[in-house]
Amino acid sequence: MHAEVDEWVRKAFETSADECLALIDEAKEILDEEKEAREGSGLVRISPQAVRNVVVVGDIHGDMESFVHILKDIAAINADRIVFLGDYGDRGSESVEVYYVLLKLKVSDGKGEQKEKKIIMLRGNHEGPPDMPVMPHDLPFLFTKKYGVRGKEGYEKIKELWECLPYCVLVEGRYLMLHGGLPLNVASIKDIAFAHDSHPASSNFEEILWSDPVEGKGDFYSMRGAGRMFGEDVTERGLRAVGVKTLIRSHEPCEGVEVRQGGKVLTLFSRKGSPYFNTRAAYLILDENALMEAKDAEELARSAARIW
Ligand SMILES: [Mn+2]
Repeated sequence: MHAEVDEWVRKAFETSADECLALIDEAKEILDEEKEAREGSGLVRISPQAVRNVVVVGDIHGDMESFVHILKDIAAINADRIVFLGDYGDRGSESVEVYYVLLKLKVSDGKGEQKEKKIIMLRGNHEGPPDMPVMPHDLPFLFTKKYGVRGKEGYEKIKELWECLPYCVLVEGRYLMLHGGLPLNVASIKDIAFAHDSHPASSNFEEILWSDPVEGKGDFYSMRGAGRMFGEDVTERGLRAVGVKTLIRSHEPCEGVEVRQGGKVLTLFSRKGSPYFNTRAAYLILDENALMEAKDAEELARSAARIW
């Protein structure tokens, strides 16, 4: 895999607009098929008995160096699933190139015959629907800078690709993974799995992509201008409704991992460099031990986090 990653990275910087756009088309076709196979749901289920390990990656935000570090680091473990929690572009100057490598990875996975796909790309708020824009949003400018008018076309294609992405992973009985937070009103997993379908009438989808945890109870206005700050009672209710112990999410810069709400929430951040000030980044390896029995965020931060 090392040689393959090196080759993808080299190509990411040198490839033509035609080739880049063709890759986006190819990836979208695969993601479309996967969405159809999920019958339109935004939820990917993982049975903890059926896999040996799951790698989880937080925000990348155009940081190629961190992305390559992770890919090379995990090459040897032969992961059964790699879950990306969203926010691939913006903030980092190599956003278009990160997309290129990520989609190469996805496409190489999609060509395999196995029914369950290894690479799971979730939607973050930077891959949101048109009515929930992010600010600042560098990706369209980086596309145009690199490829001119064709770059504009590439960005339009990327936006269409976002619509096919799932937005939550349930490791049954163990963990819920999504980008931002738990919606305030979750009666069952369906409220999360089909949140996109009820957007914007219901705020569930917005909260999945945008919310942040807060200590204590209740829910509060978010300075982000979208989503909510959700307290421990919201988390407890949501986790109970979907039958898991711990929420694994990203979205907030931190020193790689951060344990919140007494161990119910783990925040994961997988990139370094401007404009954030974190000096460490991390990803998770959920091994047999973490899949056999549900661990809380404290334990995952201690035993499953790979920090650099
Ligand atoms: Mn985010």
